[in-house]
Amino acid sequence: MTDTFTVIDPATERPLAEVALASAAETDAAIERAHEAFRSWRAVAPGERARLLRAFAAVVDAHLDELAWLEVRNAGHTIGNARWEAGNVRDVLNYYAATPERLFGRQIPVPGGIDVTFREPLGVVGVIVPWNFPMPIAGWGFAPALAAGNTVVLKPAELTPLTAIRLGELAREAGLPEGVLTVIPGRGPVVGERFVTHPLVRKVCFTGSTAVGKRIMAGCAAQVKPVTLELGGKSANIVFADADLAKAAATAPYAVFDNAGQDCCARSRILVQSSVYDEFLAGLGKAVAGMRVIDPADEASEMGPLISAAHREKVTGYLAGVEAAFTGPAPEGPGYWMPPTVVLADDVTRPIWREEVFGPVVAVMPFDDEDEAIQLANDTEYGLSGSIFTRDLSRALRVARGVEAGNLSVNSHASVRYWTPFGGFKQSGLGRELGPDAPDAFTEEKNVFIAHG
Ligand code: TXE
Repeated sequence: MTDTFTVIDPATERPLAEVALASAAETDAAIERAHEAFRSWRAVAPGERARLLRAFAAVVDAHLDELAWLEVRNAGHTIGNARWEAGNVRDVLNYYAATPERLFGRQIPVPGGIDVTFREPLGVVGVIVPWNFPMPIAGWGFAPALAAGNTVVLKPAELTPLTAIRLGELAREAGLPEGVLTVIPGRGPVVGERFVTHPLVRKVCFTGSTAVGKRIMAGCAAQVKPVTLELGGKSANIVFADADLAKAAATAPYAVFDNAGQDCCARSRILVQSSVYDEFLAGLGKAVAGMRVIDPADEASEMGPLISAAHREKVTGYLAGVEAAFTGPAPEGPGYWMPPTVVLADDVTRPIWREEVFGPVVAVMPFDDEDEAIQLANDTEYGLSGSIFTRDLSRALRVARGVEAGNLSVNSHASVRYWTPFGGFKQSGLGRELGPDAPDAFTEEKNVFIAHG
């Protein structure tokens, strides 16, 4: 009997679709087809591969609204965010469409002959996607991988498969040959595990929880299979007394409550210099009270629901025995709603300060000086993102160099720009996605020496 999963609209709790989940045998068959497709895909002329990726981007663009609305329904993303996410897939495809014609090797001076290197594609790449940003994370995996001449099998999260399934169809519509990008909805321990154990999958790109990431890395180690991991975070938003406080307070909610806090880059800890602590809190309180936590289909919506009842339970569990300083609004339901919640942290040993809550909860703590700010920011096993608000550029750079995280922003909360590398320090991950070097991570460098004779 086919295993299925009922996909729910988290804003209404109404069922949206019944999705068939692949078995291990079906996954193996898809991997073998992708391996077959690799033989011809790698041989497609670079200009033609570039053209196909641009055609894919154009088809995504033509279906931008459809994809965005699908995500509003499936993931509860606000329509504004969902349009950005679909646009990000298009932009990333266009950006890496330049790769096939620029995948340069090197000529290295050596005695006795000529030495050249080639960037060879790996083969089948397995991409495992979580439910928090189903479209962009899929694109960050498949676009550079396909551009470098690999084929891709992609597993969306059980909760949010709809946009990935549609992207797979659009790839075919754009002319990508069968087997070049295969979307396989399925369970992590079934489909995801096969990506790890199947010898024809030559690399795994995983975004998700640190616990599963460690398991995947161990499985890949058994086969010396390369792996990219993009895991959890507990990022700090550091506000110095000399900052534009009005801007810092007005933007702090966006930095953590965007996507209802279900964001690996969420600035879920705010560190505020003691001398402006009260003034900042007053501004933050005002900003949180004014948030529009409403139906994500409403163009004015700034925050939607959480992804599922089980996830909301997990998030609210972190608040047991913790008093909220203030909360923002939230609809009554139906839907997995939760108000944006601000907690004043006084103890660095509490789970609310240490663990990734992955919901609309932020903990605020004062600090006295630069050294203490850096020490508190680094007092976590994670190291993904962070923000630094100050008008002093030297301080901004000193602190940015001191914080152990992969993506820092000064007077801004932006973490993701497809032109720049993205990834984590410590237990936030391994390897980098996006940026100019991402395609290289989907190649092996081959060296060929030709003797002069
Ligand atoms: O993640 P999982 P979950 C964090 C966040 C969240 C927690 C749990 O704190 O509350 O993780 O979320 C697939 N082999 N992040 O349970 O299980 C799974 O099917 C191979 C942070 O949803 O890690 C899905 O496609 N694959 C994060 C993907 O892994 C397996 C984003 C992620 O699911 C597998 C999501 C297995 N054994 C959660 N088990 C971020 N970095 O943004 C599961 N999967």
